[in-house]
Amino acid sequence: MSASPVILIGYYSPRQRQQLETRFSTHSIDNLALLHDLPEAVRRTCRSVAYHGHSPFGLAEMNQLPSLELIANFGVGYDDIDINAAVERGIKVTNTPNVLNDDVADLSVGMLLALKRQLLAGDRWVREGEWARRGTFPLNASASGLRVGVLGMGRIGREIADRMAAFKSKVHYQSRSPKDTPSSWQYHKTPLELAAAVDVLFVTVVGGTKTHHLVSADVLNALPDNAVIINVSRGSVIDEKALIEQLESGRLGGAGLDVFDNEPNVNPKLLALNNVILQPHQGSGTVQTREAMGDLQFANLEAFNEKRDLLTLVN
Ligand code: 8YV
Repeated sequence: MSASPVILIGYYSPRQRQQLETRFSTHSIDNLALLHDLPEAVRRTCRSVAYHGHSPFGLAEMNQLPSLELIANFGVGYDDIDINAAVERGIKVTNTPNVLNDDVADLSVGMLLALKRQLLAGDRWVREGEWARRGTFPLNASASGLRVGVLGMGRIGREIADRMAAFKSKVHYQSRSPKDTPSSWQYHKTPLELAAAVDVLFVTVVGGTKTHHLVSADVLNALPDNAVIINVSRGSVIDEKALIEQLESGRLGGAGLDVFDNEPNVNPKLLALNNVILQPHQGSGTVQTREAMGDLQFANLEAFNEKRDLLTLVN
């Protein structure tokens, strides 16, 4: 067992917790604001933390851990961690990429299908007896053969595009540079150009200051009437106020949102809309994937402890 304590911040499944506790001397807190509750000797000597995200991890928090050398993040997105501050302090940061690609892509496509085929309303139609009372469910819209845009053709974007290609879509994408894709997929230089070319926009770019409001009011305006937007990235990437206005007016056809500004406190205006499907930031939320993410986080902590190369270093 490693001598230096490892602080576990946030939720870990019983299996993950057992794995960590067997290997390291651990101390658990629910969130970063509780760091000061830990014994001073733990804070002073802790060299690595297992972090679960969802609140800012900045220089102030890092400075409460003067010996800190590794933040092993549970999640591919690490926008909660101030990477500049980590670099300044010489702290390494790891994340959990790839293992969640399929689940996030599945949820993305699932939200599109739910919106186009009105799955939630259809379920209510059956349950509430409308089918027997009123008969045929109102016709909805096809999810096949659409012009589909992927904003951020990274690993998750690629999984979404591959799935949508099987739905006979014409795939368009935007990222910093063209990617190695099937030749029929069309690259666009800007989000604005991409938006103008598609019926559905999947947002899969990384979160953080560089992509804040990348999907601006102008980009939303560039989408054709009745277009649908699906966001599995971060709430901060879309100008949520502008999105709500366009959903309220019916200018946009709908939105599938797994991430929000100020989550888990979702803007009540979104809750009042019936052209949206809202999910509780659960893109990676399957037993299988969350365990795989925990294993990768654990593998990074072990590698650090054994002075081996970190598996998924981000800085
Ligand atoms: C969350 C995610 O981190 O991996 C990401 O970037 O957004 C999610 O998987 C998850 O809630 C774990 O904290």
